[in-house]
Amino acid sequence: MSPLSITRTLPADATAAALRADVAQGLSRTPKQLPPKWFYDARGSELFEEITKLPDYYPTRAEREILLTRADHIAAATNARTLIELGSGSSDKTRHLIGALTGLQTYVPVDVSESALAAAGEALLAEHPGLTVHALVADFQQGLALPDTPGPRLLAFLGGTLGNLLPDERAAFLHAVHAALSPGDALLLGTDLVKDEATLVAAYDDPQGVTAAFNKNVLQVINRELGGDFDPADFDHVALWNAEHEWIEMRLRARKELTVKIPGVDLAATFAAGEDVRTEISAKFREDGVRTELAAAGMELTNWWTDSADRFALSLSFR
Ligand code: AVJ
Repeated sequence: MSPLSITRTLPADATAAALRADVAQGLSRTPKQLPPKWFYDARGSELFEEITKLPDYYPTRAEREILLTRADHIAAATNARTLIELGSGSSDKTRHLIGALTGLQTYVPVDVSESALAAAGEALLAEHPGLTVHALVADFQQGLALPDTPGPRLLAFLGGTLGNLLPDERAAFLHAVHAALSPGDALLLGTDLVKDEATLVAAYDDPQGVTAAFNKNVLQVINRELGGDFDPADFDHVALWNAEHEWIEMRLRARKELTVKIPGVDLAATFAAGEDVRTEISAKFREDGVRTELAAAGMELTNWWTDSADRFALSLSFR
């Protein structure tokens, strides 16, 4: 087998069907909502990469700092022969980990974006010619069908993407992680931390407008895939802190009353002036909460590391 393989765990039409279901349901209900995974077509993945370089978007830099300082500890504690990374994107931060994991044989990046997987897989193989890269185009919320690779395994879920899931979805996801792992396997989890509102909101509402473009990209995805006639200029980007749930919400707010036709789902979605579509939640965490959620899924948290400014945490837990 070639050292780089890309497997779709879902047929392409399953992805299309999932998009149709999410759009049909999400734009018919009140309040309207769309799941954040549809941001990430090729353009959306590019825009997210740009976000990670913005001065106000600290999570990526904070997490990289932790990974750089703790990679050797993580390697020694896990002895991983397989590294699985969910939502791998450009696999940029993972480089440090891969470099530190001396016994690593197989890297399994999992992402909904095939374009990101192909580019990242090739770049990594150029640096680590001995590595087997088994990329999976998959939606980790649809269950974790992982390839049978050598243990111990380390499952990395970085970037704070856990925060995109609602609390009950998080619980289901962590149970699926537990079920997919074997005793002695580990989970490396990145979680953004609760902090002052101004810092949080600025991270999701940059003056450069990159996050606004990223948010509106979901409308272009619907236009392209489902023949919609959204005009992104009809919507404002909104980022707000929900203090009750301790999460950031991104929304798209209709600037006027309008009707959008989406032939692919046979829908005419009407918006009142000022009506919102919630496009993302990004929950922020505390150590106790993470420990408790992991324990409820049968995972024991053994390490909790934060960056020097205490903005972001990386935790290691074992099955
Ligand atoms: C990639 C999901 C971690 O929630 O911070 C960035 C996505 N959304 N800016 C996050 C995102 C708006 C990001 N995650």
